[in-house]
Amino acid sequence: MTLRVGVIGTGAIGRDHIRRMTQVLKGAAVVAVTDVNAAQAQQVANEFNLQAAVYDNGLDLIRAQEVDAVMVTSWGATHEEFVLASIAAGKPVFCEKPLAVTAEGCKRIVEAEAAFGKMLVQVGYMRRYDRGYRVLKETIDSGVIGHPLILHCAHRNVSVPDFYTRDMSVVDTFIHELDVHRWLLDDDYVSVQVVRPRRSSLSGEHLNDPLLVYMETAKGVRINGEIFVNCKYGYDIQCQVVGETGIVSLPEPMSVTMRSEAKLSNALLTDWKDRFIEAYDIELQDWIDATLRGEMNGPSAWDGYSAAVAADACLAARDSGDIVRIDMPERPSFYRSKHSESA
Ligand code: NAD
Ligand code: NAI
Ligand code: ISE
Repeated sequence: MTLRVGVIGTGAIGRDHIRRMTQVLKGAAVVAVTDVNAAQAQQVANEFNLQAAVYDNGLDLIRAQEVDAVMVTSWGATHEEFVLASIAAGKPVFCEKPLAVTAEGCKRIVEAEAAFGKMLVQVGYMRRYDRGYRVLKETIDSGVIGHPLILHCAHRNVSVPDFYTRDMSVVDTFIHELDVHRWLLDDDYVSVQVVRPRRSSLSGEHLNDPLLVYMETAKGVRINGEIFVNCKYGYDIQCQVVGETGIVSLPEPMSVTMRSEAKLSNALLTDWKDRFIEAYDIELQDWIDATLRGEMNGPSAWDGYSAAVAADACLAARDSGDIVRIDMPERPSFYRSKHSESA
């Protein structure tokens, strides 16, 4: 059986997901595409030789007869509308992060999905499928370092485009950490404080870059996070968990050690597409396989909502300078099934 997928948004990640569904993965065919930039949608369809209709807009694509499942890879602010329309059409939908740009928007999605009565939404939090994060989680869960006490992390991008707004360092970038740490520690957040160090002169003046994010979890773990989206030197994702009897760190991506010109060096990656290439492949193959079985296996709309509640609190903390409480609503029974937390 083949899952017939319609893709909304053929930019950087939409194009890359089309590439993997067409050239790397099994079980899916891209049968429809759309983008507000219609010429680009047509160009991507041509590039991958797709037998696909190019639709004028996302809503028509979602309603199209030939589309079994929807992939939303357009700009974050458009996600809510397309995910709600997919639920209304009863179609499974893979939505790139963030699920919506506010917690209110995510809540509307969670309510619509619960009212529909079946889980249809998976959010693109691919780090849960990354081998490094998986080994980190297995090690913590084994108890070998005792209870986790402190988590140090950093999310560093070489640079960001001009359209990148001040809020995006939280809702578009650190949102990955907000999701993956809940999963890694099997915990939820209770408070956050955001501190602004000296601004890098190499960052846009409208940005607060870098930022330090201090969080506390319900189990009392303290998280010390750095967001630095114009770090210039590489794409660098760090995570280290300090436990009662030991410390575990996220493995570095594989890289040849070189001795040359009186230097010992390892090259760093610069692009998120390369850093998590294997995780995206595993994530989407899992989504295709589960969807064909009529299941939903990965990060759920509830996970998307939880990350967004924390993100809203981070923004309030950044602007006020205060320690802001994070009040996570209790998980409804609908999201407690075995498929809501499994990835
Ligand atoms: P992009 O700007 O390259 O692509 C977005 C595309 O969406 C553009 O082509 C744009 O024209 C199109 N678009 C915007 N509004 C649309 C609409 N209403 N209908 C149809 N198309 C529309 O951005 P990107 O880097 O590909 O990011 C897209 C999404 O993927 C974002 O939500 C981003 O957060 C997410 N993303 C996730 C990861 C990850 O690591 N999981 C990495 C990159 C991007
Ligand atoms: P992008 O800007 O390259 O692509 C977005 C595309 O969406 C553009 O082509 C744009 O024209 C199109 N678009 C915007 N509004 C649209 C609409 N209403 N209908 C149809 N198309 C529309 O952005 P990028 O980097 O591909 O990011 C897209 C999404 O993917 C974002 O939500 C981003 O957060 C997420 N993303 C996730 C990553 C991950 O690691 N999981 C990595 C990069 C992006
Ligand atoms: C982008 O959308 C991603 O998701 C990348 O993983 C992240 O590093 C980057 O900051 C985001 O803009």
